[in-house]
Amino acid sequence: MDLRSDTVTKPTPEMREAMARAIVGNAAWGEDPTVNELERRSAEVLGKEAAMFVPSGTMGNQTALRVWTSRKVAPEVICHERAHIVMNEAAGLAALCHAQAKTLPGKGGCMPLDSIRVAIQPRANPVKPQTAVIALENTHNWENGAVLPLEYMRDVHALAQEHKLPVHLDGARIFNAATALGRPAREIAQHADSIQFCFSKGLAAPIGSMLVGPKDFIEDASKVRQYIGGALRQAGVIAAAALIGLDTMTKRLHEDHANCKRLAIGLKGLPLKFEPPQTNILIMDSIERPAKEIIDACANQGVLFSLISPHEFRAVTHNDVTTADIDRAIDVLRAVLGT
Ligand code: TLP
Repeated sequence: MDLRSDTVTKPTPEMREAMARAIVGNAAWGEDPTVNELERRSAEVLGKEAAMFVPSGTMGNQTALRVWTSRKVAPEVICHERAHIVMNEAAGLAALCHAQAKTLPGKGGCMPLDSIRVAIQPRANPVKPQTAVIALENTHNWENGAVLPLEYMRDVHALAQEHKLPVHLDGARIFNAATALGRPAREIAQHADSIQFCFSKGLAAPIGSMLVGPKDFIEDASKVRQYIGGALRQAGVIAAAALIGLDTMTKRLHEDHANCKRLAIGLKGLPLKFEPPQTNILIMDSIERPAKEIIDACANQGVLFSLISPHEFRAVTHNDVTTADIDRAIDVLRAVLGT
């Protein structure tokens, strides 16, 4: 049982069939009908003008950030200190965007508005960097899969607009956020200028992410995608699976959230510290024991968790994990922790 990540999901039999049947063309020339359909539907679902298919979430984020940062000299990106774009994208901000990150702390992925306000750097001062974009992440992976409240996103967007700055949303799991809020994803998306979301996580498709935003932004993004080698050819075979993800898997994410909650409830009383999960991610602090020791012992019994830091490990629920699996994971952790 693999609780390391929702990126481990295997394509469903329906996806495999759709992949085999997909009508394809040269996507880099805009001639793949399945990719075109996926892009059209993605823009529609998120209420944006245009969309561009990319191979990964990392590429979607970095492409977007590259576009926004290239519009400013000496660019700085304001983001949360545990944002995926700084924690897990191999210094792409430095290497690709020639930008520096201004990271801010904040509970549940929410940088306080006042700290964002203070962090915004105007153009005028020659010795300072210049804020190019404010980046948010919803749900926030390394903050226990927390959901950013809609009002918070609205306030950050309003502040950004006051300073004529764009907001980029790493919405790798935007449909988990939408499910938790009980609102359509476009209500979240309306508070960002560009959004990246993933088909390869809770939506269970094998490959692919989407970048959505204004038409001129997507035109620029397609040039960046080209020069970093992300333009694909007969990508309809993967877009076909992503379409099923968008149509059907977005409607079952509440099951993953319920399983994650069940796991947290089942672990009560154990020497583990954690916040109640809001979505499909549970980050546990192993307090006095090294987390590695715990996850190795669980792995020996066929239950996989991922290591985050010497004292933290993570469980992520997804389409390939059943409620019975969760009960087994609870039993195994109880046995390992000796209660
Ligand atoms: N997250 C992965 C790992 O990279 C940590 C995971 O197992 O959770 N944004 C967010 C919020 C993500 O969680 C991820 C992947 C990405 C972007 C990048 O997506 P990919 O893996 O498609 O490049």
